[in-house]
Amino acid sequence: MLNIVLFGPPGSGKGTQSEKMIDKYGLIHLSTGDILREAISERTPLGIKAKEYMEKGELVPDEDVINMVVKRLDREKNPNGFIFDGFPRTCGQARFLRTLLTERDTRISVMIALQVNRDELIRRLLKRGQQTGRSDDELSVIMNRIEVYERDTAPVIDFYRNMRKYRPVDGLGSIEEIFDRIVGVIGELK
Ligand code: B4P
Repeated sequence: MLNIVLFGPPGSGKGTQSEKMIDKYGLIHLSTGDILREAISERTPLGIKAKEYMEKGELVPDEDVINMVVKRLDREKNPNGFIFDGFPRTCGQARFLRTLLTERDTRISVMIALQVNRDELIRRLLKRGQQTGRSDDELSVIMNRIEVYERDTAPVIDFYRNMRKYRPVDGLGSIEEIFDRIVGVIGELK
């Protein structure tokens, strides 16, 4: 099984590249951001709770995210593998994912970490905010999301670096150029 953690700060292109990767590799896309937004639009108890965190640019508590991921994984019977997009976002989530996959006799193949500078992140997210009206793409919330990323999420890199699974990928350039870099990294996996 090919299990990929697609990692990066908000606006680095995780959602964008995931779409292309599912087509090429036949993997299941597990985006915690998408699942949470769906819960918000359906006004489920999880959605009502998550909305408060997401509107401020804070992370939804680990316990809620973890329960949601277990349910999603268990829905798939014979998957080729998963793209974990926006998950794990804390070291607690990373440890949990390792246990969960070990119990299912599999593991993470690689962490692909998109590298994008702060100015470009802000530019992309502001643009998306204007185009879609997404409430967390507003400047003060974007700034908090980047701060939360640096404080709580960036340390997850070391978790995968220690297991020799960390692969940084330049996230600047056209969507196709970045995708080609990702395909190159996946092609080198043994
Ligand atoms: P996410 O939905 O994961 O949002 P994100 O980090 O902002 O990334 P996203 O996928 O949307 O953006 P992308 O980089 O693709 O999370 C939203 C919120 O949900 C979090 O803030 C948190 O509150 C909560 N949450 C989610 N997962 C959680 C977890 N595990 N634990 C706790 N809380 C969690 O792209 C951004 C924009 O850039 C797009 O408009 C795209 O068109 C553009 N773009 C992409 N590639 C480009 C390129 N090469 N050039 C120019 N523009 C590009």
